[in-house]
Amino acid sequence: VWSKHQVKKFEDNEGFQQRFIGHVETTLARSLYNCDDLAAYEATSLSVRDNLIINWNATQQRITARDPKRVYYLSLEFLMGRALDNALINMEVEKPDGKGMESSRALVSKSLDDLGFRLEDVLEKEPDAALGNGGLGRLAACFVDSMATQNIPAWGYGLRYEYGIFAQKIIDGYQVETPDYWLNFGDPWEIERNEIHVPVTFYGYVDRPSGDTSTLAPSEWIGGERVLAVAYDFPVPGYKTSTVNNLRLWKAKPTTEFDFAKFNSGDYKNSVDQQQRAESITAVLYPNDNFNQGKELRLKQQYFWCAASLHDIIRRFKKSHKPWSEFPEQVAIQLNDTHPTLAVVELQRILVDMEKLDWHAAWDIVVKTFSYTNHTVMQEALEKWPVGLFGKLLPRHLEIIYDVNWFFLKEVEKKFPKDLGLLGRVSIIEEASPERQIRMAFLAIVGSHKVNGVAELHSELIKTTIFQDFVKVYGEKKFTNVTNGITPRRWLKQANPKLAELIGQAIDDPDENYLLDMSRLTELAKKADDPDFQEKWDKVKAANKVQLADLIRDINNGVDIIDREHINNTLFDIQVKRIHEYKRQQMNIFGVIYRYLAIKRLLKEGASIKEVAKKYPRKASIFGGKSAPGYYMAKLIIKLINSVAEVVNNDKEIQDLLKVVFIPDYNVSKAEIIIPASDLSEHISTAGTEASGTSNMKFVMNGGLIIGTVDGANVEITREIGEDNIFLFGNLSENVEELRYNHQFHEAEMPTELDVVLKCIESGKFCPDNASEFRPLTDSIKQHGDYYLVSDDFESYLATQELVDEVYHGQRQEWIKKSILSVANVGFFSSDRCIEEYSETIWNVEPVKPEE
Ligand code: 26Y
Repeated sequence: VWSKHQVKKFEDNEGFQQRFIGHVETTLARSLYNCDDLAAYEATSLSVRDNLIINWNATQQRITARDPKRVYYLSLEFLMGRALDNALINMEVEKPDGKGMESSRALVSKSLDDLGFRLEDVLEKEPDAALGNGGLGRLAACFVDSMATQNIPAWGYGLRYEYGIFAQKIIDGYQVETPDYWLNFGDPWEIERNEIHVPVTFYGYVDRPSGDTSTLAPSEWIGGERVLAVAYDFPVPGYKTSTVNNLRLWKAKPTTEFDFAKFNSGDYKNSVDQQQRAESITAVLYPNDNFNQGKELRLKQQYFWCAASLHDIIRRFKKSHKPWSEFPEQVAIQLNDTHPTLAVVELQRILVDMEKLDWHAAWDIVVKTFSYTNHTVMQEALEKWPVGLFGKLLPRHLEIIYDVNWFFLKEVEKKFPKDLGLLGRVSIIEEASPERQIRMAFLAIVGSHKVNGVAELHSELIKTTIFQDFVKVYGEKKFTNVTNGITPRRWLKQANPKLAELIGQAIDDPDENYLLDMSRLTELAKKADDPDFQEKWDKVKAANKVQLADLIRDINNGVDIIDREHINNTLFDIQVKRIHEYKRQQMNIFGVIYRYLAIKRLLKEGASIKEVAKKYPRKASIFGGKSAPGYYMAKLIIKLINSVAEVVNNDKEIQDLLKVVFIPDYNVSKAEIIIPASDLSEHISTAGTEASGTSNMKFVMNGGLIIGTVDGANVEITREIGEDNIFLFGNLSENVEELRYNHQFHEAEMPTELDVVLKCIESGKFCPDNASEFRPLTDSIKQHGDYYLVSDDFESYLATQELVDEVYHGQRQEWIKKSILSVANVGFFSSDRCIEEYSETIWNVEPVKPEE
């Protein structure tokens, strides 16, 4: 009887339109006649969501029935971007001829057309879900996509920030931050689950009811402040599968409990205020990328999220009535950096204090459950918490950390009896002044069975630098590598549909199944020398460059910066990523200044513009990226880029040979336009500082070539695509320490090229009103030890850029061949491969496939 009443998915034009109109008229309470693009976006999303929810339910039921081991990916950041286009691509409907399935995108596009809407315009109405800073957050988003695609029973857990990463405006060349209130119109993709709410406690004190004084005995934490975590679920559809996984984000709400003590004392206002403060926990994403600030509210966010997520995970585990010893066979929890490390402590607390397990039995379960991914070796990004602040907020957790440390150090002492230095170095508690600090990375290592870096070089580096002593203690096997990857669905199919289609034709896979097995791209290599194919390939790139030129024109109030006539003859040289000194956007803009001055000098010496163009052919230098609001140097770099753009773009004498563009508010949806349009992209971090990088993979997947240092995943990209197809330069990571040392103790030795550039900046050429504006940037190189080694790499950077020009302008066919061969060999960097590696070597989980 019930099956008759089952909700049905829409399967054809008519079915979609019925749903769409239904949502317009009832859910949105509008009529089709006053339905604008925004309402059309909402109604389309709700219609598509209906289908996803049906598959979501089926997926969850299947998993509950089979009860396999599940993966939980804990990340404070999920940089999802837009959901609608991705859902349309991933979700399948039956083909009109009834022979098999196809993506629902064409169907929905056609249906919307009939109703008088253009899908492109409707898609544009969706705000980005920008709940992340950069690489780490986007990696989490790619991973949930791949886990769903591979039918891995996996949930993501994070926070539902009211404000995502700020929107960046550029005013007079300076970054200005404005709040990203992304939920303004409500979010059709979220499912509010008011019935799933978890109380979370802070502050208070610890009691031991048994009278036992040992902190190892079950204890009771009598909390002070209490808030509720309410679940919001976001469906995560896989590609060419009916699996729909879940991303659960928590929102903080006041408890309905009322503080009667305060109320009765007449302090009604205060008691309401305190409740309102609850919501501030999930109000805003911290906008720091790779920089630790140690704010109390951030620690509160972390505990709030870990406590709610673990509670949820344990509730689900308990449904299967298995003994606690089997918890690690049922649950794998991945820590995305140290941000969720409190979950380790919380699980130990639950097992010991609430479930009354023996300390050591509990700890054994904890370690088998968790694994930790490190994303950086830079000291300033490593999380540490002062014990004072920590103990006030989480008194019982502090006790547990001390005990974990005590047993750990005892183990170390047994292995290395006389090494007092070692004990101090590996202690989870750092004896620092003015105060002791908890080293979260060390806690994460001790509390996990596996620790991984995110690219081979990085994984080697963590073993020889920050975690060296832990390799001594635990041996090599605990430390492993899983090189990052990206989802080819979003970063090839969605961002670059023309290239995806051309590839499908070329390798005889019109249904684009290669997006599930990117090793099949190697078949493209056969076509690398085929002039017809090269021409088609080049045409796709040219069309994508036109789209980017359109975006740049719109940013510039409708005025073109890049000469339309010469787009396919202008090298698009792009660096888009968070602004950070270690990523060296300053070196890039110095290179631009050098080029500008060189062009000017040749002209002055009487060369014709044609002659100049031989040496310095057309180039557009394109930048984008946000700076942390409090990062002074990064903000100054943004200002310098904009100031240089102002001078260069308005210099009539150089006749469009060089253009400089800063694209404001770089985000996921802008990346989807920018990345497919690149000829060359820059990944030029000081060797040893960029753990992996993931945009490098995205650019290569879209047929762009790379100029880069021997750093992060650039190393493996080189190995996969071949060293002829990448422009590497600069010093190697093994020499960085010595080079830095030299800078500290010797007079700065400036290469003449750099000297010319720095002097020009210091002359006030780019800031006539305030000639010393950029002094901190030039001083950091000349006076303060050039920590990021710009002076050491500048000459080889310039030389390599000259080589780039020669190949792009002088041997275009060679260039295109390199581009094709790169894409042919980029398959390794699919995040599907990452998820396979995590599943096999760290999580020990298997797919749960939907029945065919
Ligand atoms: C301490 C806290 C404020 C903090 C917040 C955000 C620390 C770090 C971060 C973000 C780090 C991050 O995005 N790291 C990047 O991770 C990518 C994915 O693994 C790498 O590709 C990239 O090299 C690394 O910088």
